[in-house]
Amino acid sequence: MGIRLAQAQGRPAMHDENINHSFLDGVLTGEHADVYYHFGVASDDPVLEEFRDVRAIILAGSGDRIDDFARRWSAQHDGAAIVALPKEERFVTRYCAGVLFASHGMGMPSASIAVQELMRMVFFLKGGDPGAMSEVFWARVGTSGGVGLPGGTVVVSTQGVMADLKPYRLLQGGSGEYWFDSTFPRSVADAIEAASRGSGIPIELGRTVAGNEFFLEQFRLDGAICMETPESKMEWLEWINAEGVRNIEMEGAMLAGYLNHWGFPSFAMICTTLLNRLEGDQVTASHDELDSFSERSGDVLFNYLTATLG
Ligand code: R2B
Ligand code: URA
Repeated sequence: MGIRLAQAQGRPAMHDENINHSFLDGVLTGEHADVYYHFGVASDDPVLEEFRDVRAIILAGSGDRIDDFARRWSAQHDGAAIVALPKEERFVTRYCAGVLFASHGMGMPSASIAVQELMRMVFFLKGGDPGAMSEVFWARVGTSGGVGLPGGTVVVSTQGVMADLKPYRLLQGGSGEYWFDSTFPRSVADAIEAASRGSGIPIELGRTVAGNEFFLEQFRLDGAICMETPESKMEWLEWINAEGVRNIEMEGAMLAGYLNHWGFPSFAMICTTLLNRLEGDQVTASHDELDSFSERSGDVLFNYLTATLG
């Protein structure tokens, strides 16, 4: 389906002008293959034929989590086959019953590689068709530090911002900055919350800071290097709290920025909090508590996937 048909049906079209057609169109015509180097696969590898019907891309930091998600999705779909890409030294990938699960590592430099290669893969898998691409749902499921929220709260992000509360941006070859719209679609966040209503899981919607560093850009006092005082740390935390930030993690602003750039209409970030940053810096929850906190964000994701994909 082309852009005009998608628009006529009231469905948002992709931002075609932001898609790198000069490189990607040749992949569709067969002029050249696209090598998704960090996933260890290229567009001419027959294994990708099995991914053509992908309807959702689920991202998480760790490979173990990806493996667990794929097994859970398979169990929910009569033991549907799980296809794994063989290279796992950078990212772990599983495909099962219309969902591609992939890890992205920690931080925006790592996660941006996964997201850009997966966007290119979606372009290839959907034959560059904007209507088909716009139907793919994306989500990152992860952990975070809560702002004014106790450990174990699930935050569904409404906007990703950097530590200065401005949108995602990158240096542009030394001459300036590239800015991205790093808001998450509100209707998707609301639908995610609705799908888990009554589950007993505490869920909050709010803004999320993506720090480029776990210690310095999250204003911690417990790093090997510390640039803050107790006062400057609390001033920052109280400021972001007053500005509607509910949690702090390390990938969301980039994720929303890149997906908005291409115009994907449907994506989300679901992160459990491990601690309340207004009360401390160290993650002191026990192994069992951390497991149960993480399970909640997985449950919220699966409630939504089940409601929307079946
Ligand atoms: C949350 O947790 C990780 C750091 O511990 C990072 O990937 C993130 O966003
Ligand atoms: N992940 C983060 O990035 N920050 C935290 O405080 C906890 C998890």
